Amino acid sequence: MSLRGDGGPRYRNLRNDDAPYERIVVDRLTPVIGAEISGVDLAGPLPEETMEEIRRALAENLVVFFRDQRMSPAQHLAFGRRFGELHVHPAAPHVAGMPELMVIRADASSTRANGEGWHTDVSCDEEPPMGSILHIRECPPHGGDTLFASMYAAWESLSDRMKSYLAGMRAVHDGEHVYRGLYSNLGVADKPSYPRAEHPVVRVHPVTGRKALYVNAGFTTRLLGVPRDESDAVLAYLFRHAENPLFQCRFRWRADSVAFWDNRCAQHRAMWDYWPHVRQGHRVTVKGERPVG
Ligand SMILES: O=C(O)CCC(=O)C(=O)O
Ligand SMILES: [Fe+2]
Repeated sequence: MSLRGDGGPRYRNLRNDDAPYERIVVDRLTPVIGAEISGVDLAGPLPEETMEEIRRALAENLVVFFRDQRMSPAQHLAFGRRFGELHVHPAAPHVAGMPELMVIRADASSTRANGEGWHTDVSCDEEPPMGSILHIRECPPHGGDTLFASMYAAWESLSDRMKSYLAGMRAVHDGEHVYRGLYSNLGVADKPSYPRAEHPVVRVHPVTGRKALYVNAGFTTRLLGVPRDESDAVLAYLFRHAENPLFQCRFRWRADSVAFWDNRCAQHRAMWDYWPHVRQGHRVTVKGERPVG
């Protein structure tokens, strides 16, 4: 994209969802994506009215953040279950005896950190998770932010010609090259195979009805129905387009912050800029549905 342009804004955010909240306070990070929710204790028994407002805030903002949440693993799992059945990760380590509680940790001896490239979680599943709830318990002194990007904005700001080219197209999302050997240094044995699925390139969000670009650099390997060289070139363009900072927010963690993102319409990317410091927490992941174009 050129720095100089006179065609008006590259992305026009046309949403209109400023109705008040009664139970929670919602403070947006940007007009496009991200909001901090306050006035709620996720460890406590939350009334259905509050849950409805959290669901609405997630639908409107794609990712929501909470501060100062002293949740136990059991309370974290219970909060996740209010949104649906929980997902068990096909490869990543979990807390002993709690397969639905994924461990997120990087320290001085780590050879990698989770989520260091743009992706949506486990999009190689036939039914990829709808959302992920990350509770960071220990933070480095600085750094370790997570970036989130709206795939509604990414879709909406494509040209009409590109939208009609992609309409109805499907793509392969593969877990094999992502997960094989990934956790071997943590003593996790490889599975005989990892998930692989075909999904529409643009999907309709089941709650909001909005269209979202649904390819990501982590898992999407191939556009179907076009030659390999064309697929590589178009995917490279879409991955670069999806990284436009216009579609993003960036969250600065503190100990006991929680982020809850919707994998159906947002991508994310974690920064490992804090080595050799420790950053660690737990993730609970909520099952989703088969993507529909
Ligand atoms: O550590 C983070 O901030 C996010 C890592 C990640 O990609 C994930 O938990 O899905
Ligand atoms: Fe992730």
